[in-house]
Amino acid sequence: PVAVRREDYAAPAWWIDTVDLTFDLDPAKTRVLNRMRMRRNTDVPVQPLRLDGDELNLARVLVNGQGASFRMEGDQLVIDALPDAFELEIFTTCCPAKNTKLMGLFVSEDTFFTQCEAEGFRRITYFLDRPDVMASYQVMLRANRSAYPVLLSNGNLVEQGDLPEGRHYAKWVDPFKKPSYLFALVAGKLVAREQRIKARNGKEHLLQVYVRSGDLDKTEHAMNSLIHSIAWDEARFGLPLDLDRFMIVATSDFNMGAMENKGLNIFNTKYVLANQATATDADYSNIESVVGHEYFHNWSGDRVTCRDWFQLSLKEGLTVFRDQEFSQDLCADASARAVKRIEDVRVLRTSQFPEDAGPMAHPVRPDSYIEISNFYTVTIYEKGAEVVRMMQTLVGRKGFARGITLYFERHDGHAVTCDDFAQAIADANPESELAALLPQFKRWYSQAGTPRVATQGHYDAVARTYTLNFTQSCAPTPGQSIKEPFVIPVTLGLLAQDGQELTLHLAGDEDADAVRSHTLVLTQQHESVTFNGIDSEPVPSILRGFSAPVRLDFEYTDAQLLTLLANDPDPFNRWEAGQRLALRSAISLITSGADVVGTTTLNDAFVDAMRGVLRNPTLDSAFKELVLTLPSETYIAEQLEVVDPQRVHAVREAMRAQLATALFSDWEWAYEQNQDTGAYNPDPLSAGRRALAGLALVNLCLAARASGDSVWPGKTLQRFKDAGNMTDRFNALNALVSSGHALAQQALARFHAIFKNEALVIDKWFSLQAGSPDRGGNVLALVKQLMKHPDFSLKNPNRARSVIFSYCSANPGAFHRADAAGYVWWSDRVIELDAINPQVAARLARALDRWSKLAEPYRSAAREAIARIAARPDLSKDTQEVVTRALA
Ligand code: DPP
Ligand code: ZN
Repeated sequence: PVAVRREDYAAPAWWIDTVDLTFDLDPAKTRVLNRMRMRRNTDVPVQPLRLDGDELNLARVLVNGQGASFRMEGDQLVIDALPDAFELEIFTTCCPAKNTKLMGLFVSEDTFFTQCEAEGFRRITYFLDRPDVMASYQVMLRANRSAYPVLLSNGNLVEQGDLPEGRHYAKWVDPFKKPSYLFALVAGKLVAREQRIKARNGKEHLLQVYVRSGDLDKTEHAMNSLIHSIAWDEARFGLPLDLDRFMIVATSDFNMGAMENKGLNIFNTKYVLANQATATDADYSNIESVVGHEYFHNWSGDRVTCRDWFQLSLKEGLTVFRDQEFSQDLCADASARAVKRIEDVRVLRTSQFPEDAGPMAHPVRPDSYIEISNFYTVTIYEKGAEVVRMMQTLVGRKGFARGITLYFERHDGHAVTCDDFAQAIADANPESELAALLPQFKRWYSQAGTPRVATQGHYDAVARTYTLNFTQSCAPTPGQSIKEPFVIPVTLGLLAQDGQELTLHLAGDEDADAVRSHTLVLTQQHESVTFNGIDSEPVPSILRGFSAPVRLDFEYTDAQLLTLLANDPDPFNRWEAGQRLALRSAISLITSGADVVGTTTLNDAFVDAMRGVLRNPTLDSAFKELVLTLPSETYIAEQLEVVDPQRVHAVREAMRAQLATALFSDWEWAYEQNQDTGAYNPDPLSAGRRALAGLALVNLCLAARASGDSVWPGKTLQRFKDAGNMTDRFNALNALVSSGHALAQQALARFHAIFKNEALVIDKWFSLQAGSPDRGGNVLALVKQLMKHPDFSLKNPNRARSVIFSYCSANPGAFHRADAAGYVWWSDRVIELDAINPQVAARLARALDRWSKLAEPYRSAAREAIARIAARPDLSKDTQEVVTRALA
């Protein structure tokens, strides 16, 4: 397979003005008639027409109604000697029932769905399948009426009626031009929750959420999330809903979370369906953000789209930023906002930082790819969102909104680049630091890797000054050995040793207003800042709110971290102080080599501080839950040069066990204090109470395991049985399973019996077991057994992920076995999945991205397992790209 390179971009040689599609839908053989009006792009040299196709059966090609001569070059259909404008008619067939890749037109539970991003449309018809070719679509759908009563496509329904032989039709016209990746159709037996809303300008819109008939009682939250999203985008950015009708449709077979097709969003059921009996608070919150995310794409993605797939973060980074802001703005108070921010940063640091340090590292705007599906990554999405957030920091919230307005005014209806976006934000704020630093700022788009900011503090008692010296660096990444300095906004404050926040007086800027938080914009490799009028050595609170996606090094003393943990008015850094303390203990234990099982792993000061947070009457439960959760094994591993996953696991487990035992009565207290009163409500405050109660139960069951006490496991089982919502029920089940208590088996069996008809709940059931602690080394055997369960299916991505990914990617203590059996099993699953669904396989293939950091014997065994996959002759280019890069 050949790499596609960004610098090779060339405008299309042809434009498609209109597309008129007619579908005769049949699972075994769907007929697609595609009539296009095409015209030569006179700005580029004359070239033949090359249309993309994939797994299509071609029956007929007509140019202006006449049989045309064409040839095939690989998967492309090529036509020479065409007039400057013409009508092209192409007739093809495809087989949706056999489409296990779930790209293009496929069947899920007897319903037709499409997925066209990034390059799925070419599996439906021959086309210029690239995002800079934008056309007007009209679509005629024809199918058997009783099997497929609902027929949907983008835009407005303009006509429908009956046809002979029990068939019917529906004709849809999309009023907006769009690239092919935003095309969608749905046909099947579905029902809809409907709501009519009136926009600010008085215009009416019809909102619909389509699901299978048994799921209608799980659509209220998605509908409310959509209504909130529409109102938010109008209020915050002045972006209204531009369609008469906006539809969301759920399918249980989907590679991704959801897809923003114009007017017809298609969702994984996981991000639509929720009621209190089946969905957890986390599910509710994810649904809100994903519904928001896809809706926000209606502008950032659909109205203004990407010129080419290297610009993917143009829409994804911006839209993740928008959905993160949306979720924060829905929070009732600053504490809930901070909790959301911490959760987002945790995802970035546990998933994106490792990606940026591994073989798949790529810039937010990549330079090349072999398979674009492999670049729907945390770098494009989450780091891309951080880049947009830094722009907002540099121009201010109002300035950023002005920039967004200018961006949409300038580029509406066009396919543009990341440069165009950054330019619009800067141009709307000509006096800003962003405008002054734009070329350097854009290194965030071109340079991969996580910058490191090493910081030292120096207190001068005579001058009463405090100076911070910063040194930034960035390690080499594949293909980029040298990095130029980044623009890094560092928000900081100073605390006195008693925890009081100090007013800042910047040396050299005596006129500036006295503030308590200051954003310093680093641009050089070495830089420093001095504060005047400081009476004693302060404790610096650096990178508040995680103001840039960097690693911050500062040699804090334990006492300083304890001061921050107890007092920092910035909740992010308050949480971060606790994480740093825990990380420090973990790393010193890991490297000490001392026996950790049953020993004291945490010092009294840390335990007391954790107790202080847990018992603090002024802190919210959600925040406490985050502070009391130790850094993940993945995050700890990232801080080490060489990783022995079993050692990391053992140390973290020992720390957990000690926190459980040492704080036993505090956990009991916290559990009782955080009981639900009244009706279930998934709002952040109540969800935080349930989260802390859940963490308390895990700790109480863990402590009981150590002491042999059976009271708490018994209470937990009772809670599992009596719970009024899925969050409490699942937390109780998790407490029993993760503490390895014998009662877990009984609870698991009961859980399956209650929810056997709820696919998303059964996913949780599989996932919890595949992710369970490996106390006797038997999780691999359990996972093998789960794959033989009648409810298991490799073809359903959610189910495959619930077992295989939960084991390989989320259970390091069980997966990294000294006998290599976990790796061998993983390589078999990658190979098996690759023949069914390359996108899912390639994602699984990344489970060993960080193999080169592993200690022996893991390192060699992991490499061998990757090589075993790479040696297969008929791999998809998706999986091949991942394993080739891993071995490079
Ligand atoms: N574009 C989709 C999303 O991220 C994923 N393909 O919303
Ligand atoms: Zn997106």
